[in-house]
Amino acid sequence: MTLARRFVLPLAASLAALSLSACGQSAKEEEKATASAAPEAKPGISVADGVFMLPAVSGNPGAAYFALDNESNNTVSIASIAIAGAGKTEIHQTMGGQMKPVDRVDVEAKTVVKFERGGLHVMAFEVDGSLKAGDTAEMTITFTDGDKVSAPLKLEAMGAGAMDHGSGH
Ligand SMILES: [Cu+2]
Repeated sequence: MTLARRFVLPLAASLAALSLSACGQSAKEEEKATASAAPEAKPGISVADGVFMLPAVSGNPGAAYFALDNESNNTVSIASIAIAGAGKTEIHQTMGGQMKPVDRVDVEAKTVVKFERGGLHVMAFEVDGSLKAGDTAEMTITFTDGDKVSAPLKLEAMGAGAMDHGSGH
């Protein structure tokens, strides 16, 4: 399996854009004219292994992981990710033990990008207390072109490792 990851760091990107294209003001036209089409899955895009680790303590953030497979012939760019039951989400990248927000995740043609522990992840805030381990919550990924894809996340208790089947909170 080819596993390519390319992260766009928004600050660096916009600084580069500023310095490179002083005259390129209209380069960022949005495609509102074609506010189009059905919220159907993008062709060739699939999501697997969705998991949402619920916060152990109410009020803390949770984290979601999944793998996005782009079998299409084009790069797709994730702009945002929403999770039913989470008031707010951010895409984070863990680097050197610290998490940094990521504005956009590019997934090149014929590659898989994994959101996983210690790497890219979705940080979920304001998690609804009614979400329970064992259930599922719907995740909706929005791409920069406005297309969306939804997939279920399996809800798991944070720290649900081999050792904590005695402590039921
Ligand atoms: Cu995070």
